[in-house]
Amino acid sequence: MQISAAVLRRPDGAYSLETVELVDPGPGQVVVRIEAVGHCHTDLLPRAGVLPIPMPMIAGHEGAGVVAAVGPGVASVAPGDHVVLSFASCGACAACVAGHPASCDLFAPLNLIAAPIDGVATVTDASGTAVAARWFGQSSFATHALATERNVVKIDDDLPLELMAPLGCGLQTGAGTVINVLRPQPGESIAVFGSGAVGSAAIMAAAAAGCTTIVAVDLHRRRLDLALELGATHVVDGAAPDVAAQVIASTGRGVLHAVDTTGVGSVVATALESLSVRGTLALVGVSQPDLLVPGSALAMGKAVVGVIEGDADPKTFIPLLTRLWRRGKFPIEKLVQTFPLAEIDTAERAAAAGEVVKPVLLPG
Ligand code: CXF
Repeated sequence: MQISAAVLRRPDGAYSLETVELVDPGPGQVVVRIEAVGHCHTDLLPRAGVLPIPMPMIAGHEGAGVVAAVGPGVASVAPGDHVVLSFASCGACAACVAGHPASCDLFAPLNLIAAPIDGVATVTDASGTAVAARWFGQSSFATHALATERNVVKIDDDLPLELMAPLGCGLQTGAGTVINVLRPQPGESIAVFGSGAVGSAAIMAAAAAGCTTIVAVDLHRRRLDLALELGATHVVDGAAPDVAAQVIASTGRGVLHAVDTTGVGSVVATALESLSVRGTLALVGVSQPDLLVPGSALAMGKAVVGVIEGDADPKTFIPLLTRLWRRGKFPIEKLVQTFPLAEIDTAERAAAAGEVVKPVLLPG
């Protein structure tokens, strides 16, 4: 079928909105008419030239929409179902079988390369050239995306798709890091370094979990104000000379939990310094700096853990987040600003500059 997609032809180029050809769904595959798709910082990776992503390609990995067609053998969703698209996983490796698909053996080839793993093109452009369109098993900066039964998650029809789209990656990452990995108990403390979309989701999840000290650290005053609205009890200007001291002062003894969403070495060091005894720091940034950690920094039971996609199983975790949203405990609407898909370059610039926390593109 013919679809319209925002195609990236050069890492440093603008997106071009093109009519391209999408194959019919094969066994286990699902075509989704995309109603909304979040822009996540990871969508900037194809521009960075650090991964072997072929050009042209279609990015986008926070799609949400309506199932248009299913391939042979697909039983859990049907045309007309409303779905959120998440990351892809194989379903067969030990991590997938154990319910940790974000640690799938095939995570990188299925999500981060964009080229089809079997080499067979799923999208071709007007000249018949293959367009890499398996980014996170979806490539959803388009009117339609080819996903798999495993990476679509059915949601209730009455949920607003433009708010649910970012659940597929960024919001799941932040909330999952808190709920699935750090697991704070009511009354405990947490600091979140970087309060963009992932950090905001971590703050909302910490508030929902009953943390009574929630410290947000960021360079943007507007984001710190938003963090206060989302449940932060303290905010710290990330440019201050004494960030760790301020975080430690929030409880008098440091925080039991910390999340770094920045991937910046100096920030990670500050986060580590901010921990109380027996504290844990979770690293979720897209890029992770090399860490030179003096052993003494981890004495007294401190730990550092790397987390991908909030260690979530999207099939159960995304519905959980929709229930929190319905109860007013996960107010996604405070983060989202919508743009027509044709304005993707503007949305990308606004996100990179920290002006918009979560741009959501509307292909329709
Ligand atoms: C990414 C973060 C970097 C590692 C792979 C998964 N998540 C979402 O964009």
